[in-house]
Amino acid sequence: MARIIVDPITRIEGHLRVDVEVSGGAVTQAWSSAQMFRGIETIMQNRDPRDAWVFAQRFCGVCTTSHATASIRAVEDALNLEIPLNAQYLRNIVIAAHNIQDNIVHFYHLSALDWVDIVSALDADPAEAARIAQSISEWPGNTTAAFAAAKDRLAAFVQKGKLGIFGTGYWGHSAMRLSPELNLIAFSHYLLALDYQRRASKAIAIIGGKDPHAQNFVVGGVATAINLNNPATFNMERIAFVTQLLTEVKQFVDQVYIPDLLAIGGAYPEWFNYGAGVMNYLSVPEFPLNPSSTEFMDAGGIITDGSLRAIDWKDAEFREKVTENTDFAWYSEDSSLHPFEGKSEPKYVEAGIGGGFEDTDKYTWCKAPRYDGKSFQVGPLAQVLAGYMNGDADTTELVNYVLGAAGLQVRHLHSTLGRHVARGIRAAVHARRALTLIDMLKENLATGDQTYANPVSEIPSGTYMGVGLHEAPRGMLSHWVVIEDGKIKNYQAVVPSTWTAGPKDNAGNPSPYEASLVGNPIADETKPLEVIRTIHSFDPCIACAVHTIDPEGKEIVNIKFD
Ligand code: NFE
Ligand code: MG
Repeated sequence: MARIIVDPITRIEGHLRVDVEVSGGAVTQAWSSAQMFRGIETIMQNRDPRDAWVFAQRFCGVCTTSHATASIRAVEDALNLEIPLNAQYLRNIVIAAHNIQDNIVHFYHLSALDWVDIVSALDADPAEAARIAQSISEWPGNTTAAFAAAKDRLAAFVQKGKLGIFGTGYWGHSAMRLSPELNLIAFSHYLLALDYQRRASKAIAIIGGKDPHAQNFVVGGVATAINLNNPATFNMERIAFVTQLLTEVKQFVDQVYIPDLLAIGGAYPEWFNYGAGVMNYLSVPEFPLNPSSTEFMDAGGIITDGSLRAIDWKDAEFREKVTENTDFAWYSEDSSLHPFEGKSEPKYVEAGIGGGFEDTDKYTWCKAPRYDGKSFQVGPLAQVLAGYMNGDADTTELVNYVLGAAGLQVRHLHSTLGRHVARGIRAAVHARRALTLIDMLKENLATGDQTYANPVSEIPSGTYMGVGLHEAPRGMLSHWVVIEDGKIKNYQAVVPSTWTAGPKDNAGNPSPYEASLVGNPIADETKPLEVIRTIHSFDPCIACAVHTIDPEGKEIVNIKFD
């Protein structure tokens, strides 16, 4: 039996270490460890809840708008506020654009290189690459000239003798299987994707003032001044610009991202059978369409044992049954606390015998969130499954299209590649949502309504508790706030990557990363590419998961055997 330690897992946000035990060429046990602590939740205490979003947005440099959104929603929930329609629409457009931007970056820049062998693209014939690409997509940029230019660029890069950010890839690994031409197509689109994720980001910046860390959040609405006759505010010209950008991004998702997903996934069919792990799924309603946030574009829901329970933002059972367990996390108490009572007092202990984690001690800064005592997957797959089970039109059409083209069934979505497919589908759904929301915004503005906030001038005395729910790119995010006499008494964020990257709980149930690794093949124990494939399929964000900073760790990869 070999123990493999991958520390850090690269091409993610934050610092993650994964230990696996390998026997007979497959993973038999896994430990997921978040390697940093920061404690922003602690510095929220005693602040004005209207300011909380500014701090919360700094949990992460990736899903920034997500934490701002969940934070203002938590305070709005506590104070029972109504949100003007224009504000709901503008927030929703930002949410959709952010999800698309994040999904594109995850697929091309953070995870594609687990499946794409960049170096092999140097052997590709650009004309053949163009023929293949044109056979699977209408995208006008798939020309011989474009692929020849990408190949020249790669060759020039390699000739310098420095592979830069591609330097430590597992090039030539026996588990890499794409033809040189498909590798060239993927590399060329890797570069193209940089431009298209920027366009989505630009749409956010137009509405939000900047991105990352947009500035237009305010409890009670948005701080995006609307006056259709004023060139200095949000007006028809800005709406046209956002529409143009998101139309371009939609075309990229439909004609580049989805076909690439199918072409790459098609070369690795067995990865639709590995990596299911935890098959309980949690997602929440998103894209509220009325001031009281009771009608939504995405319904979400709780899936256990294959059946779906619909929830709304006020669902009493959901609010009661979320806990975070710390028996295996570096916090002082071994407890399962509801987020309103949550604590984050650090207590670090070294890894166990031989420097590897054991099941007898704490091994991560990540808590183990549970719903009704059970482990759940959150993320694009949870939302796609809920949308499909709810009969949502866009989701159903895209799921049927992608599964049909790939020759797969819904059950194949419960897998490592299934999570990638679901993320691509979500990007395509979000692109459609964004354009519909822009039309809804224009229609509402045409009625003469230019209201964009019901700001809170004073917080009443007394105790108020609120939950802010949101579907972030990595899944269901919840912020839990307790307000007492106008100040924050307790603040807890229960974050998508915490649900997935967490440790075992007090009942011994593993969290999704750990469960999904068991049974994964390992072709070469010195290059555990398959571990990275499954972990990347979740799109880890460890800064979010622990709300934390970097200690000293300089090690790049640490592989140990006994
Ligand atoms: Ni830091 Fe995040 C998202 C949130 S956590 S990236 O999406 O919330 O995984
Ligand atoms: Mg937390």
